[in-house]
Amino acid sequence: QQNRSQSVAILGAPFSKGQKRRGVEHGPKAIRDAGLVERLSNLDYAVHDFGDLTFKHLEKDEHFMHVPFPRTVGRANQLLSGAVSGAVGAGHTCIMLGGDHSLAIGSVEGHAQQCPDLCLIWVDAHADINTPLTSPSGNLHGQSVAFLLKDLQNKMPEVPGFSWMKPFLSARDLVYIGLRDVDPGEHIILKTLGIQYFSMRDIDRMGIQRVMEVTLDHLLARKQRPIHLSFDIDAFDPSLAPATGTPVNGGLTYREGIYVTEEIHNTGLLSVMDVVEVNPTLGATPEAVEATTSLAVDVIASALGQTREVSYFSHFHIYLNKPL
Ligand code: 4U7
Ligand code: MN
Ligand code: MN
Ligand code: MN
Repeated sequence: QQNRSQSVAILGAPFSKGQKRRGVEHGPKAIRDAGLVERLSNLDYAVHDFGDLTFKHLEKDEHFMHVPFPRTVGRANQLLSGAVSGAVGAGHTCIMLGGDHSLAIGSVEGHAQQCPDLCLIWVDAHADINTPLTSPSGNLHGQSVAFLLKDLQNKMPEVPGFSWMKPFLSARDLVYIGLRDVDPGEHIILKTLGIQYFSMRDIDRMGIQRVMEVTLDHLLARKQRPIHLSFDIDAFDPSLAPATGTPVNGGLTYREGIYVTEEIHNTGLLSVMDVVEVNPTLGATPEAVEATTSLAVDVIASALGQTREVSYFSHFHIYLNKPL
């Protein structure tokens, strides 16, 4: 739990063109304002806040089929990929603050440049595995996984803006947790590729403890490898995380969500974590926004070793020689 020699890089990605609602680009600032750096410093990490990336909106960026802003999204992800690759290459555990979930394309790609054998845990109400042909909305934040998977290569058209990358991930290296709003085309893809997923119904049936056991066994039993955790805040129930663009009822409880990140921390293999889809302009009240951003800080702290058993205090050793 405690190690000054462990360093965390925070990378802000204020980007929203992977979907149609503005405001999610304010996620990084809102999560920082909820006290992220202080919480991680208290866990005794050396925290390197790399600040926010600067994304350009491309002037000429026509729709591709019904997909909006393909070149803008492609370019943003290319930039993010380089930044994540650099942070991981420098030895940091990397926390990427979104922004919308299309950013996972660049985040996972950049991570894979350093760690080609990574595995991916996608915590989300949605599967984000539409192709431009199956997508009901056209929005790229609902298609991120389709860009990553080798197994979908022959189902993916060439989307302008994405020629800098090739799909690299195998379907067996991915597990979903929290699904409850899967489009028909996505369901066919999940079933055809045999992707391991745990819907909210599966969590009701099995319990979150068994779900995490099977998840980690599926990904790590053959060999230990770096974990990429892509955490969409809409995986949580909207009563806990109301400030998000595509809320779906019946989500993870606070305890289930924290259990997921605790178990991932306990593997010792977390390498990059995305926290996306926090939209501070969408809460009905300031309290609703604050609940969402402080929840985001809680899941990050928990993924990095904050426990529910004892709160960590970095100077406790000073008291250890003294009588109680
Ligand atoms: B998110 C959707 F149709 N599936 O493709 C789509 F329901 O990153 C939603 O998980 C995608 O928040 C949600 O547009 C993307 C829709
Ligand atoms: Mn630890
Ligand atoms: Mn998502
Ligand atoms: Mn989602």
